[in-house]
Amino acid sequence: MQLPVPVIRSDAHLDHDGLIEFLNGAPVPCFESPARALAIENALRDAPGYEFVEPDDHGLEPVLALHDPGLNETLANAWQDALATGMTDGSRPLLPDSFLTGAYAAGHPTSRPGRSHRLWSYAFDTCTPLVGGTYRAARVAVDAALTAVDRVRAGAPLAYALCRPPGHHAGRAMYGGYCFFNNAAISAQALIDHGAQRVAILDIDYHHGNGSQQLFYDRGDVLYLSLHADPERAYPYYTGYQTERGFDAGEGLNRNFPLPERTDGTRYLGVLGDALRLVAEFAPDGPLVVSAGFDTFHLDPIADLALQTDDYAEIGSAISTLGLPVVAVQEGGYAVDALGDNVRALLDGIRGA
Ligand code: SP5
Ligand code: ZN
Repeated sequence: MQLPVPVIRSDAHLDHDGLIEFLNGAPVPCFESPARALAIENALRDAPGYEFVEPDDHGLEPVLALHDPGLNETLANAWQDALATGMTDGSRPLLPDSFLTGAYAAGHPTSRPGRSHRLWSYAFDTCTPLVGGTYRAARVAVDAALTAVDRVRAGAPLAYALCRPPGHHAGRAMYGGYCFFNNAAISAQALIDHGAQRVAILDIDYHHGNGSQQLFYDRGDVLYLSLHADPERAYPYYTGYQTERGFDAGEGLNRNFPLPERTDGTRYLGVLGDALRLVAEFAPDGPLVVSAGFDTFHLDPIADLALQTDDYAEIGSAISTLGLPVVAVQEGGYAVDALGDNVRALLDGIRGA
């Protein structure tokens, strides 16, 4: 008899509703919506073998273990500051109109601006709106991931954190790609801080997890592997190439697997097999962290791979062959009607149901 798989969830995400993002110059409704999490909950509530658990508060320390304190403070205060300066009347989200890029900063001094625009200096895109409930949702998402870590450390073979907002695009001092804090990276760091010497993150979101790559690029204790759409054609464009293999102590411990358009389950599972062999070679002494995105689905509105619901079950069972406990952290996936079934298929695959 298997114990139920903990699903760490909270209503806090409902207040993170960005309303609009920019897509090819046009304002469109946010793909990363509260409806996503509700769809996942509905599917798991109807399925046998899952129990819903509220996240425990883990405080700020695990966030600051990886993120710049300025990013945290700015995200924490941005909404109140924007209301105070009249930048928003509260009816519209905060979206940047100007970025502090590396090219801007090159060759002369630059500064982070005052409170009404400070947020922009940490942003890297225009698809990540911030509203009144965003900061709290982002903190609770971190707590959800850390609660999943706790459950797995206490002996659960699998725990799933239903994180909203997602995390893998968030870097040390940077937010974007619908992400504010890097839930999966913070989980891996927490496992290290609890005594693991080698932790692997397997990222199966459609997009390259540029934030996760950045956070561990020179680290010898965390292996980051990502299967994603080739950045030659897909967001986040600037990272995710095969040639990015880590640096210094992290040399060889960052591995990217860019995929062509319309990659189907058979082809995907072949590449996944290569990635899993690298995990086995690394021989983690802690749980596997899975950045679980479902925007690889054939009907995803912002993506172009071709996975079917059954493929997620196969991916899950391939992951289970490692024999490692798994902390699964929700990332992307925007085909809302299929999202719940896809999450369930992956989790059932991992636990062998
Ligand atoms: C967590 C996550 O999945 N974040 C993804 C953020 C992607 N945002 C930018 C998408 C640009 C999409 N281009 C779409 C082409 C649609 N045909
Ligand atoms: Zn994604």
